[in-house]
Amino acid sequence: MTTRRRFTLTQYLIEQRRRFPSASGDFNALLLDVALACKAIARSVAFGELGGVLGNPSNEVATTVNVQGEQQKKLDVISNEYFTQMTEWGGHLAGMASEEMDLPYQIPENIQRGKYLLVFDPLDGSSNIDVNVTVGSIFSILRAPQDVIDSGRDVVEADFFQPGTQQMAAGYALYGPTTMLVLSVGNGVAGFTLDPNLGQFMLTHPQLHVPEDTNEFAINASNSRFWEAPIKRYVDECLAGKTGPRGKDFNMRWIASMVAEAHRILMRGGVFMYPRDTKDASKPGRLRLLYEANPIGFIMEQAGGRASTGQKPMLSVQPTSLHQRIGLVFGSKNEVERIERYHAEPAKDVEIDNPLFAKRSLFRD
Ligand code: AFP
Repeated sequence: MTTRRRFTLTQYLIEQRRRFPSASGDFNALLLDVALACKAIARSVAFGELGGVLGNPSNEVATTVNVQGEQQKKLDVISNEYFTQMTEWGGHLAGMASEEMDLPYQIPENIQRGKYLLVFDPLDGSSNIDVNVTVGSIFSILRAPQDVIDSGRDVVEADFFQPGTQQMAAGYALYGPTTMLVLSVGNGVAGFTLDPNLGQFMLTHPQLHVPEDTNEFAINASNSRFWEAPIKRYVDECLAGKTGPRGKDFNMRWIASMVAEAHRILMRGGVFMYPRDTKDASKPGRLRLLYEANPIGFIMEQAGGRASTGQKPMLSVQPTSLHQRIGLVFGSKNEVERIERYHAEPAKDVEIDNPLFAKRSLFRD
């Protein structure tokens, strides 16, 4: 058997840094700390029932419902702690924000503060943990506002309100049959597979690219009665298959773990939709802008795909709150652009022009 020479994550980051000769190395050090947190989470996930980490936190844990009003799992809480503990000490961070924390996390006073902000969803898809389905961690790195860097003051929510185009790096770890780290530092997207013997992320997917076209879509169809007309039209046309306006058959997938869907799409194309809908007027969408839509959007765009609200590019959205929810569509470029076109067309025309939707929609109100 011949041994194939592979780069480690550290070597990859050193190579990337050569593009910026004056870089201090803080950025790479921070990414390695994030990777360490992901390895620790991967280990906890892998032990499953044996590790005593499945299910909901016991009563002695104070918080069991997060700021989103969602039940926290034990692993949500543990994963959040891995992220904060393994990244705060390095001196690279000015502050953090997480799905599991109501307010921004302050770097303790006895630890040096740095120039970056880390935003993360420590365990996406966590309702799948107890049934042993793939979950993951999503992260985004932003530069802290200059006055935060200069003064070392505590961070406030508004410091994180930066559009996705400002992300310096984004990625996710996937805890599936293998543990993977997928990362973009703004120069394409690379995938690393955890070698459990070495405890190292090895570069296995150097240049990931999302195919422009697809015949696979992912959406939670139980929400169809709440969808807006452009989404109904798009899904109806897919479902109509060969004999419909698209002239080809489509396949559908729904894992209910967005990070796992994103990975499938990155590997073989597809389109993911959790669109804005009318289910709950207080929530314009299910997923969160800062630590779900933006980092996944960054990865998609860096891999030649597209991410959108349906109306406009996701990465152009100006955030207005830390846990802001938003409609999210991402994946193969030509399909996402088609969905954006459907949103741009007047709704009236859509209903008149589309007999499938008007008369025999498979997802009618
Ligand atoms: P959890 O982390 O609470 O399991 O939520 C997962 C998620 O944010 C995202 O990963 C899924 O795509 C989406 O929610 C699933 O939502 P539905 O349960 O409404 O399908």
